[in-house]
Amino acid sequence: MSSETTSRTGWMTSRTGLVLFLVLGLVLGAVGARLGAGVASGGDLAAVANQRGLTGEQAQAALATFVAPGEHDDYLIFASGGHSGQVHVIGVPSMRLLKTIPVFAPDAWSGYGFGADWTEELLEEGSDPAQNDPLLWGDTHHPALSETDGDYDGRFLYINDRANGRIAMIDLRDFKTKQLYDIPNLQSSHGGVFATPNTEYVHISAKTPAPMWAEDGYADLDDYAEEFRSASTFLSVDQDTGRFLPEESFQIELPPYNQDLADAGKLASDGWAFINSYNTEMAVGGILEGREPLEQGAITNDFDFLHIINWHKAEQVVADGKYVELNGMRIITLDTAIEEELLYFAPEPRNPHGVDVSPDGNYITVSGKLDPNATIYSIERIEAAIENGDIEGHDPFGVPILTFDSVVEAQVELGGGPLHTQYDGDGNAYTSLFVESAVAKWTLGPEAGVSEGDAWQLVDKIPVHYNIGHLVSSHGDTVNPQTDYLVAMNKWAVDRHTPVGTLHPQNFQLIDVSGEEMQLLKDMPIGFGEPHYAQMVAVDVLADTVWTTYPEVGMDTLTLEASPVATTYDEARIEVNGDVVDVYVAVLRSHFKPDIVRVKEGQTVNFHLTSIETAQDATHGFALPAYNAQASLDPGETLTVTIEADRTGSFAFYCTEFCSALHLEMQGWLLVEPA
Ligand code: RUQ
Ligand code: CUA
Repeated sequence: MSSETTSRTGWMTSRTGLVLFLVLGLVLGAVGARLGAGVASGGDLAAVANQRGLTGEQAQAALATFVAPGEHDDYLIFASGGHSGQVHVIGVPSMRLLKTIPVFAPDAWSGYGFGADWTEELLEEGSDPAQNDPLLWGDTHHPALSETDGDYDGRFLYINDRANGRIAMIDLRDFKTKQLYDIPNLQSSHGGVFATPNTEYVHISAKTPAPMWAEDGYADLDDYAEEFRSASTFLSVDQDTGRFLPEESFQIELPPYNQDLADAGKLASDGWAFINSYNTEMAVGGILEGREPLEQGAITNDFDFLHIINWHKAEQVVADGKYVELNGMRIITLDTAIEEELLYFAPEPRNPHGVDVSPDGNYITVSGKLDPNATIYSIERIEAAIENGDIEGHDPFGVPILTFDSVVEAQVELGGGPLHTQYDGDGNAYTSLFVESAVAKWTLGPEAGVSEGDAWQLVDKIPVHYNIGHLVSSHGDTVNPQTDYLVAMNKWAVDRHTPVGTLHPQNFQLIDVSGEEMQLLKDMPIGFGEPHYAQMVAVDVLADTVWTTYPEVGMDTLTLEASPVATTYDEARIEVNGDVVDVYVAVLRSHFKPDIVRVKEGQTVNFHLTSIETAQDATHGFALPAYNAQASLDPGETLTVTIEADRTGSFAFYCTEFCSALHLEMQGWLLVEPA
């Protein structure tokens, strides 16, 4: 990607130059209102800016983010949708919402969870087996794009469900969810999602410890230290389909701390994984039981533990059979992990939040949250400390704790409440400051190409609005980050947008980081769920993978293979086998064939629908209101909608997507005759 990268950056620089030129002219008025030649001719920019009351800086920001009608963005952001349970796809720099991908929650537009059998099966199979009803919501937090050689490869997107300890896989060919997986032995998960540099594994760790060894899942909180445990999970990935392979996956048992965020080592630190933690005090709250609230109990220690995991070694330990099986998952016990020297701790200032590995893999940044510093560890120091047995003790479970001073490379004072860090292509790091509502830009060290004299310096700070959580830069957690855009993902919007009632949107802010000083370009209200983390990927990475129609007619949505129930137009038919009626429906502009389906009360009806369309965007819907069914059929797609015909009547089904001039005429009949 490096040649594209160079040209992208070059383009950015020249574009910024153009914008500056335009704005300069606009502000000074020196070149007159009408700008001479080339792409900028034909407008009256100064008059527009004046009329709209824009300052020169605002006009510049507007031009820098404007993507002309019909033009495409440079980047896509895949943002978690929080407790909407979905993923949102947003263009950068225009900050236009392109799509919401349903993942853990139903979505009527795409028919997800509303009729198409594959969607209902997905939601059901992806539910906790102990759950009575299928889970119809999730709390998506941390998306992770699949990677090759440490950079995004545009194949798959993974995202966790914070609430229920689940993870999903979205295929980036059709941008549809293909797998929901309830991870054994994990009750919840937080930010611990990442792909290893070649997507050998997708990692996810527990958020809140649970009594996972207890047969009935129950243990009293008095026995927290003895009974509760966490786990770091390495889910093996099928390279062709992107799906998880549970039988080739493994977990590592961890002490009952709250494992928070995680990141994969890369390049210099390839083979390592890092997880930060809080509540090593093992506080459980209990305000009415005479104990302090968890938030107080969890901050009594000065240090928590950065978890350092040698996953290459763990893989070998599992291959050697040194694991036990728990609920169908191979798990390396804590004792084995210690014995096999694959798990180490390093002290980190109390209750930290982010842990983010630099693009070169040498530095691991942990943010203080309650401490104004970012603490930077180096892999070289960590490996040396392990090699030399340089430990300052053990935690209560026997995990060796490396000596703080020998593994810490630097500390950089950033400001109030540092959380998450992303990187650019020039050796800079950007850290969100929650308490201060700002983004801090600072320099990495020599291993990242920064000279000794310039290393570990706070170089710029920009206020954001308000209470920033995550931030995301282009390819910002890969080996190949760019120096152009950064998006602050703010938790509060307060007064930034026109009031729309008492539940406020969140607020994204696009920031230009291509220059010496950061510049705020644009606000984007996020009125569809609270995003946590995001990934920003160049559109050219996806260009070769994304389909705009299914490549062949009759493709099964879930398997992306030829569907056994697909039909051609000529073969469309109704087959009755006793209580089961199979209807093979060809769907096209602007009718269903067959369009009249007669069944008897009590029969099971399978509508096997095939869109025989091949034209881009010629999507049809299939809505059967009386039976609470709505499916969406993209060109070439085959899916089945199954109903039990237990309600008699004469029902009109229809196409829900406005597909042609005769879209309204695209309807048919389901006649359910009383038995
Ligand atoms: S975590 S605001 Cu849920 Cu990603 Cu840090
Ligand atoms: Cu097909 Cu409307």
